[in-house]
Amino acid sequence: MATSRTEGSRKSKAGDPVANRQKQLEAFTQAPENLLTTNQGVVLPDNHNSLKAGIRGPSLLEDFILREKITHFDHERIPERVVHARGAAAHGYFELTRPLVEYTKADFLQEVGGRTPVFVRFSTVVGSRGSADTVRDVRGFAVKFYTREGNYDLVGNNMPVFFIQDAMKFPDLVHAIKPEPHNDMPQASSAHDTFWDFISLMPESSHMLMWLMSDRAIPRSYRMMEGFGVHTFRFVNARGVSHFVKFHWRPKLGKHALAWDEAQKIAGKDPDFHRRDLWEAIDGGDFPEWELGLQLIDEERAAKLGFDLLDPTKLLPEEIVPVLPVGRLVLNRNPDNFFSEVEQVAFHPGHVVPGIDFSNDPLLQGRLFSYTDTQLSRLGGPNFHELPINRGVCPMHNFQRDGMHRMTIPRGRVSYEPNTLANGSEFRVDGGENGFQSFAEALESPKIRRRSPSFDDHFSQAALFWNSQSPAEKEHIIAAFQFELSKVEVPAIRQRIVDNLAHVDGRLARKVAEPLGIGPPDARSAAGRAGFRAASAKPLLESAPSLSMEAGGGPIHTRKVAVLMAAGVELGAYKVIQQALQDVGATVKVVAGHLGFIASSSGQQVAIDHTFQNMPSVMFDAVLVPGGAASAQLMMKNGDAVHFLLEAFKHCKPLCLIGESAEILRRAGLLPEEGPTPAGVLIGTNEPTARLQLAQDFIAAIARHRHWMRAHIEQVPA
Ligand code: HDE
Repeated sequence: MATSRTEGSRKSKAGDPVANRQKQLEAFTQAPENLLTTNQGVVLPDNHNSLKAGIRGPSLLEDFILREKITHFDHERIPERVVHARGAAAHGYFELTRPLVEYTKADFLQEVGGRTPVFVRFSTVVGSRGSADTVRDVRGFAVKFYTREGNYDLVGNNMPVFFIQDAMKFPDLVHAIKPEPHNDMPQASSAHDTFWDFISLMPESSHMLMWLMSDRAIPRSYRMMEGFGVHTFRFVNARGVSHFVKFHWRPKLGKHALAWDEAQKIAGKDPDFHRRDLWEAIDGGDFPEWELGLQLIDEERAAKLGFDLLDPTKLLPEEIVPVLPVGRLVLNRNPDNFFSEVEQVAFHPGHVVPGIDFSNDPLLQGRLFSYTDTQLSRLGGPNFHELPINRGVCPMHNFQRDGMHRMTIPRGRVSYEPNTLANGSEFRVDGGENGFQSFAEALESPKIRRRSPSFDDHFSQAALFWNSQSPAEKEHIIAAFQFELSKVEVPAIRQRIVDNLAHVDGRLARKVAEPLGIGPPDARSAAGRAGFRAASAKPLLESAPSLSMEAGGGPIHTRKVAVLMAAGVELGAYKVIQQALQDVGATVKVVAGHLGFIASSSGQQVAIDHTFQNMPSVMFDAVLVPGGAASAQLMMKNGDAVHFLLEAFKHCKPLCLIGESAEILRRAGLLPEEGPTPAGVLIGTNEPTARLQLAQDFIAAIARHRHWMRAHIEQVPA
């Protein structure tokens, strides 16, 4: 009786357990996010405690819930990409703006206005997954087009050429540039002996080295860098006529770089700088955009160019073959899950669609094998095409079967062709015209393991790049070589590099050699070395303006402006400039010694966004310092405020100083008593009639991005 009384009372308190359970199951089905289950769908009773023999006893092996959770966790990491391990990506679309019917039959390149979904991954090459974004490196620019004819991947970089001419040298290049094998250092950097040792013996790298030592290797943002297909590809039209094609992505925001000192500091202050920049822009509705441009050239004309288009250490100057704008790429959606999408996306230059084909570039040919091979080990088997991010948007049907992690369930008994059992009549694939047809290039040559003599010129395009740079860009290249080589411990390696550089430009080689404690560059010694095919063809052009970034400019949309202030600040001119900046889409943030509010000279309360310590100057593109004697005095006594301004000065950022705040720079000896102010430094007053003009001048200075030729920057300690 006692038992039934207890049961009875329990039932009346908690209701009918069977009905309760039904209710619970229904609730779970309708809103599974309110509960947690095992991977088999069994609802967890508790996600904090393991099963124990007694409340203070040992854990039980029987606890399948604990074991499943920990086992899954143990296997959370997959091998990182052997190169391009660190990346960020976004979804978007490609829209055609010019039909390409006469050049290619690719369906997504036929109809103007047609939109193709894309997933784009940007990356650094050398660093591990957790390395910093702003290191000196090449950036990957990989685009997956989900077309109606299958996925097309354009797996490019932000530089139009590459280090090596033949895939055979890729493992050597990557081994040389990655951290050294004995001590696994340095991380994400080419500034060490093994890289320069290898490079000094590979003069074919000369052209790419110039790009790597230039500001292209330290972009301000993924949104502000160009992309290139690098190799020469083929377009083939419906009549089977082929053209060579080179791909260019051109950022709408212009192409811009960081200063090297700034890039290194950002690596510590915000290692996610580029990743965050991309994420925040898309999140805030500022969708990054690129124009797709093509260089199209028929094979006959290509043969007369004076260099070999199949050589990936050469670019096709757009001054010779102009770039035809044909479409736009817009990124408008961040991934939902980094691992599922950005980590698991599998690009492959061999993913082409009918109408797009390969050239015989020996580097490209090697890539065609490599990418599937690497995905097999990285993604754990041959079924990675079934992962949501890699699935096409068109139907897929073949008889490949089984394998690790098969996700779909093929039906029926037939997994071979030809057959009659699938549909009761004969099924046979007969190679019809609709399938992918490789361009029927005529080939009849002996097998040979040699480099074409047409690849022998290693210096003329390196010289073309050098000659096309502005004076400031040249200084940056010299400084980058000096920095990298100063980290090289073996003097003979430094010497070999400058000897090689003498074949690019005598002044460049001499300047680089100056602080390195080695002898002057000796071109003859380089030319005397084994493997050095010194032939340098006559340059095609004296210089190619399209290769310089400085001429760039561009809208200041999404550029970040810091406003430094302290109590007693005068708000008049600041308000006008702030409004003007916001009207053109720039972000304006107030930075001060503390969070909260600051009282202006007229007693107004100004909300502070950041402190000098938590948001350093390297996070901004420009600095505005409003006037007000009290504010300027306070800032002059605050080392963090002074450092903020001086650092921005050193990094050649546009500065606008109003009224008394100019004194901060003057005291540092950076503003001459008379004569012109340093480039990109605007000194304004609080005079109401001058405010609008000052705002316009500041916007124009920001549009130029950096004022690299600024005087006195060497006076500011780094
Ligand atoms: Fe790659 N490259 N690569 N590469 N590459 C990879 O594939 C390889 C080359 C590029 O965001 C790997 O999935 C070889 C040139 C990008 O996921 C690997 C050779 C260019 C990405 C591989 C090259 C690229 C990769 C590593 C010389 C510019 C990142 C993980 C024959 C046109 C894609 C992976 C992403 C990734 C091999 C040279 C671009 C190992 C063998 C030239 C943007 O398969």
